[in-house]
Amino acid sequence: MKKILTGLKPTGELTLGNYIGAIVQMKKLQEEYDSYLFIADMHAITVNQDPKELKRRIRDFLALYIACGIDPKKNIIYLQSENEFIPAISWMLECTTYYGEASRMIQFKEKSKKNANFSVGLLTYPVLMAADILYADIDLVPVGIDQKQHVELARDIAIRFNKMYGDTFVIPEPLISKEGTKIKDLKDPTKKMSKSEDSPNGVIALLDDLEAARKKIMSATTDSEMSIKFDEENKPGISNLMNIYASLTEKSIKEVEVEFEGCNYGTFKKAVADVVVDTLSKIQERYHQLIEGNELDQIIDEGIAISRKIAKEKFEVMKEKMGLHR
Ligand code: ATP
Ligand code: LTN
Repeated sequence: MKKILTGLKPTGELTLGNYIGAIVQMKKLQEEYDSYLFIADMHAITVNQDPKELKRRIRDFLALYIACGIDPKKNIIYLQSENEFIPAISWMLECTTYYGEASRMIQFKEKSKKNANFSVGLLTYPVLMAADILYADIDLVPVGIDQKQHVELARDIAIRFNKMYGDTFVIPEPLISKEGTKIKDLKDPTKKMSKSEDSPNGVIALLDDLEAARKKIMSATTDSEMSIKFDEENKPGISNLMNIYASLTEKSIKEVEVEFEGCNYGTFKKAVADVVVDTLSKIQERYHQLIEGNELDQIIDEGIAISRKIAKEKFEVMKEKMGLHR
């Protein structure tokens, strides 16, 4: 079975947009591949983080992904910083990466422009990402388009290392996921629903209070017509609610149009609010079990044990090939 790996940076709060646009896709992939999923906390610290807040978010992210249906039986789930072989491997890969290559990365160029005192970690960020991928002989890396260049760099590093020291790494490929449904801000449906956006009534977080989430749907911006018709250009608000409803009920847009033919917006919004609240309440129930019990730690302990074992083996092979020996 082919291996896939996903790294998630623990920044912001997970939203309904993340769930419908990304997590639902991940749940499909776990059925077809040998899957690795980890929280990229070492990548998060390339920019300033509040330690207390980071610690809380790491645990929340782990619990939330599992609560959303990322199955620990089908995924090796772990925390990047608990595998000490990964930064060691990253260092060895840094020594086979050109400064020119790393400094040409678009993310580095953009982020280093924003802050004059950027860290060296921002430059070596993609090499750490290469270590995340290469240690485990990953075939496919599902990423958004913004991370494609980083996976391509991991490929280049792997090919170069194999040439210099003999066959060591599987050459990974990016898997650019088919754009999932883009969910829009409920107050301004021309914008993406985004966790970093300051739009308290336009964004539904997965851990929102259920009644508050219901109110956000009921007060979502719509047009002055009366028909439940999908038309993203002229009726972005209603179309967004239709996307949410269709995704969560696994119906097609056509089926949704038929189901609500002749209904007013109030009736339709109530139906959308019901499925959103139902989805959130199931996620939150499982989240609370995980965050309050010790099952979460057991899952992560098992995941990190496997990850460390594999990484240690690769580290030893790399040292041998590079001549790092007494
Ligand atoms: P930010 O606000 O910092 O840009 P974000 O909420 O857009 O964050 P990311 O961390 O950039 O989230 O993305 C995580 C994943 O969730 C990506 O695969 C992205 O495509 C998906 N995603 C995020 N927001 C939405 C949305 N509104 N609709 C669909 N998918 C989304
Ligand atoms: N850089 C990625 C997170 C990430 C990652 C990885 C993704 C770190 N290591 C390895 C895929 C494979 C991001 O910002 N989303």
